[in-house]
Amino acid sequence: MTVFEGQFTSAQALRIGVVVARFNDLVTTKLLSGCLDCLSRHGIDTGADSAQLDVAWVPGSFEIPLVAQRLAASRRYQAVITLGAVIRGDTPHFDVVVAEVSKGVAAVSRNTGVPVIFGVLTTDTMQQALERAGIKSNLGWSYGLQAIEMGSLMAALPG
Ligand code: INI
Repeated sequence: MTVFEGQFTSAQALRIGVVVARFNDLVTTKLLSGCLDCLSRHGIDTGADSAQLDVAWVPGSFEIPLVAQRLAASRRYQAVITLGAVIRGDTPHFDVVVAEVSKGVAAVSRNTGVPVIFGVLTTDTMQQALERAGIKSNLGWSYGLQAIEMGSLMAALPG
């Protein structure tokens, strides 16, 4: 029997692509900084000249799947991380945006075979989003960790 698990100790071997939405950038810039902190502390070069990390900004979460698809299909990255914040507030099309980005990200991952981490917060209020982006904890850090785990797991699995 073989047990397959992702590792957190060989992240130096990974190239990561990040897609981040500008909409609600008060939240998404904090997610991004938590995410980069995690990647950096696991040995990934997050400097401006890094060959291990690329970041693509999109207008809003609705646009995330298209760009995640381009990055994943390039075969350049072992994992792609998506970061966004969809806040219900008074937005009537909250459900539309959430449905498109969640289904879109899942489809990209399945269609390309590249792990695509779903780092899109969906909350009722800005306060709740900020709590998850640094006021209490920063989920961006967890999304970085999940990318490292999935990138190494996929490399270890057969075929
Ligand atoms: N995009 C978000 O990322 N978060 C939101 O909360 C949001 N709201 O509320 O509307 C949002 N809308 C923009 C959308 O993602 C697209 O960028 C836009 O519709 C253009 O296609």
